[in-house]
Amino acid sequence: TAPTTDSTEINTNAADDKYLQQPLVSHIYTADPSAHVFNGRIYIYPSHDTATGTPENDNGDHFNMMDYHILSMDAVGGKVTDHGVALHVKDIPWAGRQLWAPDAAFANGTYYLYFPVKDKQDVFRIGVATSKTPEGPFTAEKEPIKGSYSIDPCVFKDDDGSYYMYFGGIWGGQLQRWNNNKYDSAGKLRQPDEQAILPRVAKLSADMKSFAGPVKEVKVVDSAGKLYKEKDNDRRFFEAAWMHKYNGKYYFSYSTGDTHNIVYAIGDNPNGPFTYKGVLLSPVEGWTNHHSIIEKDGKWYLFYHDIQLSGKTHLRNVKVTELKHNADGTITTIHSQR
Ligand code: FUB
Repeated sequence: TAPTTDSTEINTNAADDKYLQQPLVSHIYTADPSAHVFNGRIYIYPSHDTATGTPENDNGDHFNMMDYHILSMDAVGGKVTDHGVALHVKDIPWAGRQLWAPDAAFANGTYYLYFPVKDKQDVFRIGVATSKTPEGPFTAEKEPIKGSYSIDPCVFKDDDGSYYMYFGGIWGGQLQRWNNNKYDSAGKLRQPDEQAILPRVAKLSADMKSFAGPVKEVKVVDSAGKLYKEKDNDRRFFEAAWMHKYNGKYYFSYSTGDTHNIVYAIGDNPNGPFTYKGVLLSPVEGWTNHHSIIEKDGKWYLFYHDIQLSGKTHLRNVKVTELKHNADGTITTIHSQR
C-alpha cells in the first residue's frame, strides 16, 4: 500500500525516520516488545520467537518459545545490543512450555522480569525472576505468582510508587477458563451477545513477587459507560495490555477481538474504568499485534512487531516508531507500513 499523506497520521515512511520502520534486530526473531527506560537507556523485553517445528494450531502451540533475550539501545535509532540469554525455560522450576510475552520493572534495587509460561499441567501462569542488572541474567522464583493466570503481564509504576500488573489473553492465552479467579478447564469463549471477557489487574506487593490484593476485572466502556459485548470485535479486549500515563490520565491499550487493532481507552485511576477512545496502531502484517509505549527525552515511542523478515506469523521482528499525543489527549493513529 502507498504511504499515507494524511497529515494527522504518522507516516513511518517519512524520509527523516526511515530507521523507524526497520526491524530493530535481524539475527534473531523477536516479538511482543515491552520497552522501559532504565538508567537513561532503553531496554526492550521481547519474546524470542523460534522455529521449533511445532505444528501450527488454534491454541498457538507453534509459539513455542524457550528463552528471552533482552535488547538495549542508548536512543531510538541508535545501535541495538542483544544481551544474550537472560532466562531459559529449563531454569524455571515450575515451567512446562511456551515462554510468551514478558515485561519488566525496577524496584528495591532489583530488576524484575515477569513472564507467562504454561506450568507442567499446561495452564498458563505468570512467573517472576530477578536480577541486579536490567539485562539479566535473571533467576526465577520457585513458584509462579500466587493467584496469577493467563498471559501478557504489563507492570506499571504509578507516580505514588505503587505497581500494578495488567494481564490476560483470550483463546490460546486461556483467559476464558477463568471466572471469579477460579479455573475451569472447560471454560468457553463467549457468545456474540454476551458481555466480552475483561482483562485483569492486580496491585503488586512491596516485594514485587506477589499480589497485594485480589485480581480484579478491568472495565473498558464505551462513551455511554457500557461494557462491550463479545461481538464488538473492533473494541473489546483480546490480549497485549499496556498502561502508560500522560498528562495525569491513565491510558490502557490492548489488541482487540479478532481484528487485532491496538486500541486505547482513558481513565482517571489505574483500576479503571477506561473509556474507549480509538485505534493507535492498525493491524500489522502477521496474525498478532502487541506493543508498548514509553517516553524518552521528551518524545513518545511505540514499540511493536510484524513479520517483515520471515513472512511467518510466529517468527516476528520488533520495531519502533514515534507516537503522538494530540492536544485534546487523543493519540494519532499509526498505520504500519513497509
Ligand atoms: O508471543 C505469544 C503471544 O502472541 C503473546 O503472548 C500475544 O500477545 C501475542 O503477541
